[in-house]
Amino acid sequence: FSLNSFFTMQGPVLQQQPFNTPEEKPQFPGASADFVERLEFIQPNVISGIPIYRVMDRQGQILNPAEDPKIPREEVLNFYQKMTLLNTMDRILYESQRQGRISFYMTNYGEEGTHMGSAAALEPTDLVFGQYREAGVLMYRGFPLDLFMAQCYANADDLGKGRQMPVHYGCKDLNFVTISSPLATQLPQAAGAAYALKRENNNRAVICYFGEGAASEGDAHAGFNFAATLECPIIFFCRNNGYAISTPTSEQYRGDGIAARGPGYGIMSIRVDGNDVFAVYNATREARRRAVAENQPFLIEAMTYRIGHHSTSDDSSAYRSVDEVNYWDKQDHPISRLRHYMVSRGWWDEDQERAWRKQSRQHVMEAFERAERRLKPSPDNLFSDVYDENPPLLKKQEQDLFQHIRQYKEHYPLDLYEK
Ligand SMILES: Cc1ncc(C[n+]2csc(CCOP(=O)(O)OP(=O)(O)O)c2C)c(N)n1
Ligand SMILES: [Mg+2]
Repeated sequence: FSLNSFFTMQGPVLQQQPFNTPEEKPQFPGASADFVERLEFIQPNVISGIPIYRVMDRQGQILNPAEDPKIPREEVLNFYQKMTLLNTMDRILYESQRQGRISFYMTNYGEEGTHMGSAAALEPTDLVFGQYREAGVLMYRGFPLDLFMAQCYANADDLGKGRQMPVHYGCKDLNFVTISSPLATQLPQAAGAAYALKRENNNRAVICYFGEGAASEGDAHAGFNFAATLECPIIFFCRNNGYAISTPTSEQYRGDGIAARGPGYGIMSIRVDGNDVFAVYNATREARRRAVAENQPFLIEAMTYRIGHHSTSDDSSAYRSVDEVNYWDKQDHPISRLRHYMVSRGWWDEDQERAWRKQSRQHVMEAFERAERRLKPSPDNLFSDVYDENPPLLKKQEQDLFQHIRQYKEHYPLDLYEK
């Protein structure tokens, strides 16, 4: 079981011997191995750890020129601007929740490299299934600030008609499936979607994001195994950010992370430095190319760190040290790494940084103010879109609700809602 086999091996294809063979060969239909006469358990860590692929060091220097994706200046600036814009949007919306203006929020701090690197490596027609901490992927695809804000404010412009908690974005036009919080439900759904795309044979792939915590759910197993056995063009993209709310990875699993599980399913797998946007880009691009060309799933485990609290319902100082968080914030951050790279090429300087920070903050603030002023969706939306024709019970509830609102109208600011 060599290290190389992790990256080069096809899923092991089971081959049965002809039934008339005279040799003492195993005939079991479920394995392709030989007999041995020595009792030996397989060590779980046959190798000292799956290595972490990277392109840049922490100072933004390209390590091996052959691995440099040579992304043009414009596009690198685009990565950087989207990563920092996401950061700014997170800061404003996090604060707005603290001030009681929205009900909930989740930041993406520290994971911006995994978002932009993977999103840039896909085709716009590829279908995205997210978990909830991949706002940057949607931003890269062109989802405007106004629609992010509309969703978080549940205003009348929200594509989800104000029916979901904040950060549960979805956009049909951008091939981004609506987020749902029950962990790992997206994995079997994504495998099924990839199977459908394969049958349509139209050169599309699925990418399915999930946290290392979600990978412990039973649905993750179902998703991996369906994708492998049905030979689906899908990229399983795990963001291993060290925590599932307060549970550190050291208490989540005993194996070598998530990438180590891939070979068990016969899935081509790799571990990358998620704070190196070029490494994420290279891995996703190659996985995407091969997933479609060969109809097979890929697993990418991107190592990163969740710098923010899990959500606005969490205070992470209860379970991790300030020093730990500071290390990732100050010394191994995907944004500063990319900035080092840009500065060393002469593509970016202090003045540009200052001007961009100011301009992006202004864009975010303007969108924020527009979203806050906008009317809420009509309460009629509470009763539509589930049934073709509403059943009697629902019709009765609708009448009761509006009767109640008319009767106690001083308590219901209907002028803030669309008619
Ligand atoms: C089935 C299910 N169980 C529990 C939860 C509560 N929950 C929400 S997020 C979360 C942690 C997930 O961690 P991970 O997958 O690593 O993603 P991260 O938040 O680190 O990005 C938990 C336990 C849930 N949403 N769904
Ligand atoms: Mg996690």
